[in-house]
Amino acid sequence: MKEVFLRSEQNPLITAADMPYLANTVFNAGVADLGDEVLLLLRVESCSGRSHLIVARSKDGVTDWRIEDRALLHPAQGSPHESNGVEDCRITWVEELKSWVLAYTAYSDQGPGVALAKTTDFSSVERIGLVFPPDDKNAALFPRTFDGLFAILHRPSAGGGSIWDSFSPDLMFWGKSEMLLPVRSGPWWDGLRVGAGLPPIETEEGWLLIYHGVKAIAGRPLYRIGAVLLDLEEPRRVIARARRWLLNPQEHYERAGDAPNVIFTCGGFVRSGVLWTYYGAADSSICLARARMSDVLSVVKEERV
Ligand code: BMA
Repeated sequence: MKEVFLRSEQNPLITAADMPYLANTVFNAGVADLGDEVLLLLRVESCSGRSHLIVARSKDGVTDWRIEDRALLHPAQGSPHESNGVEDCRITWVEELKSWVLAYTAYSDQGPGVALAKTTDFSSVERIGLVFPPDDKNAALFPRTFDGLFAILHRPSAGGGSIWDSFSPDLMFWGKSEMLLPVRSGPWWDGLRVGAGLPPIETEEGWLLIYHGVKAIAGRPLYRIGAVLLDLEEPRRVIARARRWLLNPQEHYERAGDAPNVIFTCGGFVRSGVLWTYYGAADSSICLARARMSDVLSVVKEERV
């Protein structure tokens, strides 16, 4: 059977060898479609083991990446919540703020928490601060408000490995938290943990959420990508959930690396009905896979909840 996603023939698009300085790995990039170019906010793990976030740009989103040599967000910038690094950024354009909002993992000795920041130009950022204390990660902001409240997805580790949502009037103070997407059970591909991937994408049929699911095989995690549809006006209501995964580690660059058998996405966009999904492969490189939105939506709707 044909898969929904087609991998780029240029994969892996970016590896540590492409960095303008010595780095251990580059993976799990945030993505912004700037129209005339694609911007990635690369997670770079330095040889110290800590991660920082750095901008890369490409005209066609595939080749000729221009990678900056100064990090946009770096643990050395002095935020106490980021002393062990900044990781896995999801980028959302919020029209109401005329800004890009960055939701990322702020890692300190207390563990990983969720932090937010804002930018308009990706050359300077304004930190909003730590909004969910450790342990919590995989945060992705919706691009618009619901009854005047911002909505965010996140994954508190005490929440059973499931995706939760929370609401805020100002991006700083969050509440009305509820569990939104539970893990499935036993042998399911998303039976151990789930987490938001791309920030939710608005479609006529609902919010499309591409998420990662984890299954443990012989004690080792296997990360894949799947999808759900959320109600347009009541986004915590799941209206459909694909039974099967949509992207599974199978290429050598997904099977081998610092974390084998990992496909982990933090961003993408839709252009001309095609969903571009960038992902970290084996925590070691950045790759791209594309799918028709109509194909993704028909798989998701295989099983109405
Ligand atoms: C998760 C996150 C990701 C990473 C994945 C696989 O918990 O930390 O950054 O890609 O594990 O190692």
